[in-house]
Amino acid sequence: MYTLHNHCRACGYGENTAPDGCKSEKAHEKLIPVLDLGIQPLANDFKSDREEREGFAPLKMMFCPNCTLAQLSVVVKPEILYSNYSYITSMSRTMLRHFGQLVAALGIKNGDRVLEIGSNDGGFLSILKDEIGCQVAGVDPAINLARIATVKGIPTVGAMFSFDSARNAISFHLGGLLPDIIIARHVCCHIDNLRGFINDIDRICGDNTIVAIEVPYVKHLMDKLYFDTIYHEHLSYMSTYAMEMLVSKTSLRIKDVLHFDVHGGVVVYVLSKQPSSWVSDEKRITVEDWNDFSFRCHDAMGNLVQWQRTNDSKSIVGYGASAKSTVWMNACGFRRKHIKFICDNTPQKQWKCSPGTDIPIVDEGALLRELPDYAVLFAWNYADEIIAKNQAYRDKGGKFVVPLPELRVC
Ligand code: JHZ
Repeated sequence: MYTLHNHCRACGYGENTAPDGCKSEKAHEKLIPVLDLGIQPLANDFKSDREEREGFAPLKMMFCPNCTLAQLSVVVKPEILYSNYSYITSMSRTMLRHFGQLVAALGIKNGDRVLEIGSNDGGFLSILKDEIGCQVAGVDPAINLARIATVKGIPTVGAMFSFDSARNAISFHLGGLLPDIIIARHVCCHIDNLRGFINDIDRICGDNTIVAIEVPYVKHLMDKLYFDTIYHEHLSYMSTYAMEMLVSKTSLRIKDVLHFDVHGGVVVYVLSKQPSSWVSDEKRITVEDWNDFSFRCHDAMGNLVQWQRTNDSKSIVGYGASAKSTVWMNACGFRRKHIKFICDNTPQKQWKCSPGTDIPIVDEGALLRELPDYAVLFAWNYADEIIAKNQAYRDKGGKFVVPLPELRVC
């Protein structure tokens, strides 16, 4: 189900280290373990009672002292994670606002040829096609989602991104012309062979192609304690320095670094083949920063467990069966007796169990029907939107609990 990964996928540090760590002349060059979240189920393995679970794997973070990339110690087979994927890109107000900001910042305009890597169900490309008038094509390994996208008129190649799958998308759907814009939102962190990935992107770029790579910003993750975004799908946690090292071997250069506040804070690396005057102002992340982060994470988990114990006589549910919720459930050992159910608006997740637990996922209406005392918000990235739309629940005495960055009840 998974293999170990013991060298840095951005800069290659430790590449020759033998698996037993002592046979190679480079054995001293080893990634440093900085956070251990134990053995966890796959965060999006939402299954009904009778469906077979995919299993559990270690969830441990390693730090590269050479380029500062943080990455997981294992790689779960991508076929297991993505061939039937339950995460559908949200079309919530928050995400629509973000898409608008992204289009403006990248200067995407009518007639542009846009290739999206990891295009999911084609949500973002639909906006570009229908509202801006772009010529679009997607590549996504989740066959179920690629099919949904194609049915709604977004040409999508159902395959892992590679030079070949991109070339197919370009020849069949972009008239054989290189894209003006290549977008990869939250894809990079899912890729094992990162250097191969960036090389393949390089090969499908023309001189004026703009590449936009959106990833969660590791500094926000550390500052705001978003440890629940660490799960098996997310293999790497990229700093700007690591991104510079990664692209340094290609003909692409960082042209700009844009920050947005979705998903708790993301960064968009804008790359192109044109000469760039951009210079980084990022402070280098150190192993001490990660060690401090690890302590604070365990405090945050302890706080939620303690809060649940103190309120054990009250009825408590979850809101948002995000991948993040799976990390919380399993790191805190929550079961149905602690969290009665989790409400979520994704039909594919409803009437399934929160991975690794017996906690059922139900529709959002359950909040008003059941009126629990507390709803713990595991989709904290949509806190404003979810709290606002559930005012009726709060009017009837219900309270939301936001677990990060500091536990607050509102
Ligand atoms: P949400 C995903 O993480 C997975 P997740 C992935 N690995 C990734 O990289 C990031 O996103 C970016 C529900 N909801 O989007 C929908 C409501 O029920 O934070 C979702 O199941 N009602 C690809 O899974 C969940 O909450 C609502 O009103 O952590 C949110 O999950 C809203 C707004 C959401 O992503």
